[in-house]
Amino acid sequence: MYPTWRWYGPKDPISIEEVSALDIRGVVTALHHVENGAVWSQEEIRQRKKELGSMPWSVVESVPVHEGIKQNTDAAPQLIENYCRTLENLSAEGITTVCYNFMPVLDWTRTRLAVPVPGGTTVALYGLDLIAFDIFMLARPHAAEDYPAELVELATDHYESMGPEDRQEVMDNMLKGLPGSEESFDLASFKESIEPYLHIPRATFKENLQRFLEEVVPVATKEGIKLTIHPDDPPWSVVGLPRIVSTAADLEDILEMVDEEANGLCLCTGSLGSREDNDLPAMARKYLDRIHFVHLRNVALKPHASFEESGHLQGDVDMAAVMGELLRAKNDVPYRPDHGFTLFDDRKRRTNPGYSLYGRMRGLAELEGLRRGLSASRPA
Ligand code: DNO
Repeated sequence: MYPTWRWYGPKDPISIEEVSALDIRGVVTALHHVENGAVWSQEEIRQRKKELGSMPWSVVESVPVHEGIKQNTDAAPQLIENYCRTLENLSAEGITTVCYNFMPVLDWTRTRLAVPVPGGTTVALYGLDLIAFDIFMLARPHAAEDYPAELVELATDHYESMGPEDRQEVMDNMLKGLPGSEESFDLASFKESIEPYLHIPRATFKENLQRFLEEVVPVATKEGIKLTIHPDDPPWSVVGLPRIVSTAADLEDILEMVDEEANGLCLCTGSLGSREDNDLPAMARKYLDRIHFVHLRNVALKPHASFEESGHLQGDVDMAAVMGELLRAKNDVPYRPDHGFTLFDDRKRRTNPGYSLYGRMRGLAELEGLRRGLSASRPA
């Protein structure tokens, strides 16, 4: 396993000179400016490689999967074809690990972005905020039926206690899209975007993923590319949207859909770790041969399906146990410190939520210390 760092490209407030001063072996980046669904040309890929200077482009995070593929619309075959062309172009440029997700409409979701915690500001998700958003702000029909009565009651009290600024903050965080998300919405366009999914049963949504994998995995195999699906974040249904990459059973199903090495996983310890019933060391052990990319992050679980992001070596995920398992992998797998506190000058430079410089560097240093310590103490 070796360390990498996510860089959002020339618009990232952290410069590539700063990134190149870090103790990493490669960069994780994507062509965020290319329209979702379009083929990434070799010229554009080469241009990004140039921008990375002497550092290798270790992982693409992400080649986004268009909503047309997720919904299996008439446009899906062409969109899948474009996806395959992008994989071929990446492979021609020597880039062979590709991350993607299959979350409908929303990518990672947080209701609060700067809740003060000891050690720095951090991001958080509050179950009650989310339920209040769903029932009262989005006013999704029958939303209340999706939650236990006790939570609806608590979320109602919570919503009534929120001032206008507080409500706006939750609304903005839900709709505007966090870094890496491909889209940003207002309330009307959000309602429109989620609508088709409210009629797609979970089983059909899974079939849509399977259809996509059946087409792209053979191309990936031929091109020497390893695909890595990123888990749902948070790993449960949000505002009624189907989510199918949340549990060990989901991962098992996905790996079986096309049982090839190229059909792999991105083990994101923070995303999966937000569910108490996900045993991360056991998942790392079980799927070791199919984990081609790792996000290391930690969370502190709170009542009411809530969590806060915590320091990389704090929180509810046993990072040493997860890493101990991952270090048994026969392949050299890239990992990146996922998210980080906002420390020192991070506040001044307005870094992307979760993607600070100093906070993430702290995470990188801690994780590298752990990795090197564990590696050194492993029997030969
Ligand atoms: C959040 C990220 C996600 C991730 C995508 C992968 O911090 O981990 O946005 O990049 O879900 O497709």
